[in-house]
Amino acid sequence: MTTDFVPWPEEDAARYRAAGYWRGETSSRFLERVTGLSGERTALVDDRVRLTYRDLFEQSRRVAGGLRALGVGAGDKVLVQLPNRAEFVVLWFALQHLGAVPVHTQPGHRHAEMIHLARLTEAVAYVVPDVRSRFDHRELASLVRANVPSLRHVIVVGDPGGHIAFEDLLAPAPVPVEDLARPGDVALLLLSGGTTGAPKLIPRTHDDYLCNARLAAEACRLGDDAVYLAVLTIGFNFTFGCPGLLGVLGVGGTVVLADNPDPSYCFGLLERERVTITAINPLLTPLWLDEALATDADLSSLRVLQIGGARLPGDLARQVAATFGGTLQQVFGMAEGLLCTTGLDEAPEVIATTQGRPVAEADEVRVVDEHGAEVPGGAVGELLTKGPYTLRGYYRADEHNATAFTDGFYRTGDLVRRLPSGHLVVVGRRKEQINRGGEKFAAPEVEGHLEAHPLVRAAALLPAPHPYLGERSVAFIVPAGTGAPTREDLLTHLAARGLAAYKTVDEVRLLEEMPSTPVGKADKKALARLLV
Ligand code: J2J
Repeated sequence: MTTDFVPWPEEDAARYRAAGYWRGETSSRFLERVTGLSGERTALVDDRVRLTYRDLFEQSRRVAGGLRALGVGAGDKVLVQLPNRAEFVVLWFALQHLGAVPVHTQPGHRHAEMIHLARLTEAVAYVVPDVRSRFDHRELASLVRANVPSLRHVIVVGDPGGHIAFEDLLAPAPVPVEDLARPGDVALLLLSGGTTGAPKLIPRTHDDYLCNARLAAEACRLGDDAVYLAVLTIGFNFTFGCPGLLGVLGVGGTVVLADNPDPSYCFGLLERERVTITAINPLLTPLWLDEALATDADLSSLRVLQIGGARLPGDLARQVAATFGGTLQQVFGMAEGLLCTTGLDEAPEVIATTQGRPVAEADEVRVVDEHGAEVPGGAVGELLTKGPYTLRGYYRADEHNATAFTDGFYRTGDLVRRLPSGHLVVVGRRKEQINRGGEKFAAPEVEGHLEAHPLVRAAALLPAPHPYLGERSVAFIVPAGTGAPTREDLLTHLAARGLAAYKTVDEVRLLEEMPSTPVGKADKKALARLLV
């Protein structure tokens, strides 16, 4: 039996409770409480609807009734693959009322990822849109269900096409709030950026995740006049809880869900809704900058522009600060927990050149060398961390957990410098991950699929510098026979294997032989030297 959730040691948990980090509230009670405070205020806006807190509370309890009638109950896992629409949030809280656990997947995931996640979690239901960007999610869901016996229900927002329609879940009467989960239970499963073969999931508890959202809201000084524009996908930790949706609902503000990150569409929403805070990644930043210079839209309501997810070059940061009226906030976060932000009053150069400081005093940070010894101040080392909202173990991943943690500290795989002020500067990474402007994936996962191609004997995927993506991916390929695969061959192959399209190969380089380490793995240090 593998471990679903590795709890914090009781000693640490007691400390986090005593210091007020963990407040003993579930997400269901959280929504009830904020509805009590802000009932008639607008909680949620998307392209079709505007919901008050009371609407959201009622609808989520009615959908909970519909889900209960399907047999969904406490502890059940439900795969959620919805775009930035109100239904995501209604469903999320409906699951919370039942003590069930949403699994946040990526909109781009295809059958390779979805079958894996469904099997790993033994999910009972899968919730999808009908058709997005000409892709029929209902067919994907049918395929996943046919492969995963636990998956009993497919629920569709839009035309159900033979599955269950989301709107039919709206039971006539809302279910009462009943405490079917405890504050220390897992409230949601987030997706990890990945470093190994198969995607990993991160269990976040009610106590820890609500703490995370509250601290992030404080770092952004949010009040009940906050209007947050959700640009990045809503299931992403940044958008959902840093402060994102939960941080804004916690203060009685309004969340506006953007259906896509296109800047001209988003600036229209920004102007119309008088948005005060939003969050983007470095991949979008140049597009947003160009549009900000060209647009007639009034962007003057914006107070905080958060940018995070990948390294933001200093020059780009300075341009952002000069172009947008509000304050730039660099955000260095991870679905695993630790959240660092620059302060709103900090000197412009600190904001342009650092990734900020941890949001909780109780966040413990170590910067260590290859042997685990702390490096002198200002030197580069791997960031290790533990704290009140950082995981102690991945979901059902005992083997991986044995090496991903040391002494309770999570090994982030990020290489950082810590300045005397405590600010962190992210300078690189030790983990085998590709980060294309904030969209990340595990190199070994894609290598495994590449090596299944008949023309590939060995494959190794490495990041190479790219001016605005930060990184692009280069596949070193040793061909299996006389013919060599082209990039197009490999992309067609990856798509046919059911891999999300963002896990891509930007360039192929052919090798006669794979340089290898003494233990027979591809020698990525030697390959990296070929890239410079
Ligand atoms: C360099 N690398 C960064 C940054 C993340 C807020 C913001 C981002 C994420 C996120 C998040 C970086 N500069 N500013 O969850 O709440 C890289 C690091 C990190 C990994 C985590 C949030 N911000 N990174 O990106 O789980 O390598 O979370 O370990 O997707 O992204 O990725 P993810």
